Amino acid sequence: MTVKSEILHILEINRGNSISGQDIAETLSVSRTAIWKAVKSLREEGYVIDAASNKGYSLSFTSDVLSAGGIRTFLNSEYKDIPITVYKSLTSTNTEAKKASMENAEHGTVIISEEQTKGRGRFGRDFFSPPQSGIYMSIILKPNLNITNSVLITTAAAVAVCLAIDKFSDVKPKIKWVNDIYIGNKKVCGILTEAVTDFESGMVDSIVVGIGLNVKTKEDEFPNELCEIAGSIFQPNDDFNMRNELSAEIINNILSICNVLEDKKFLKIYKERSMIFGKNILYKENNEWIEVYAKDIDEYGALIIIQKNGQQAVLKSGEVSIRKISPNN
Ligand code: BT5
Repeated sequence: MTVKSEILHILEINRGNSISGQDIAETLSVSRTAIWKAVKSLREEGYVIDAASNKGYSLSFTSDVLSAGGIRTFLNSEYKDIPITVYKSLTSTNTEAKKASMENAEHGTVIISEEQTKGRGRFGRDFFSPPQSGIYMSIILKPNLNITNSVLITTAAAVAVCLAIDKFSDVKPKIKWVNDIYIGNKKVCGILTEAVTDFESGMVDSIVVGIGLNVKTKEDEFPNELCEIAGSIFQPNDDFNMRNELSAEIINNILSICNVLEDKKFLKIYKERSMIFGKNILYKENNEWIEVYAKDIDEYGALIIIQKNGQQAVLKSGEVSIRKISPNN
């Protein structure tokens, strides 16, 4: 750890409380000038650090800058050393993570960006990723999985995100199979899971799970086409400034669930959180929306539906909609 990230760690865990420069200097065995320089540099990065004479430095409750040090502070001890890189801007964290994965990045590597200029959804769609208000994060996983089970990673990630949100808010997010998280009728999070295959063996080498979360994006910030669709976990009045802690909680949850993915216990939570089971929904097949009954998911995360003719079918991937559901739901 650098002096700067150690100071950040001390300030983060004491957020709102002043710690004297002298105390920090003694704890880290560095000069007070080194402390002063590091604080100056952190301020230049955007951290709001108050300084009061005779009291010392304190990280303001209004400070909300994503950083590797800030996230690491809140990781479970077994994940404290995972590689984390935070960018100010990237085209897409999934693209960057896939690149890193091909260069042998280790299991648990995290790539985060304050904004994405070409955030991606499924089927080549865009994911709107403005700065300072969301979390756009990709985690590289190298679990021992065959490709069938890799679908489970998306469901596991959805559960991980819901549980992380629960820790900070009582909004009770719901999951729309397979990769969307909703609060009320607004989508607040999308997940894009991509497999990276080994060029020579053709086997899945790693899985990149990309999570895009509208944490406090203001309603009027969304482009017109998303106004009716997209929402945020927190509203401006909530004054939420803990994106590092929320990111860490998501990482903790995903890595923990992935360690025991095969026991599939998280599927129980997935089912409880589902907003479609037991309802008529629309499923897109060959560019046409078809009404079906959403029954359940199977042990691989595939959707079990009942078709109009009464026959059961299992959908491994695809698109479902709850927006145009028939009124008798
Ligand atoms: C998703 O796709 O929702 C997956 C989104 C994954 C984004 C993350 S961010 C980190 C990582 N890096 C990336 O480049 N991607 C991942 P899909 O189910 O196809 O939904 C896409 C649709 O969601 C769009 O067509 C819009 O209708 C809507 N949408 C776009 N931006 C949104 C936003 N910020 N919030 C809510 N809905 C959005």
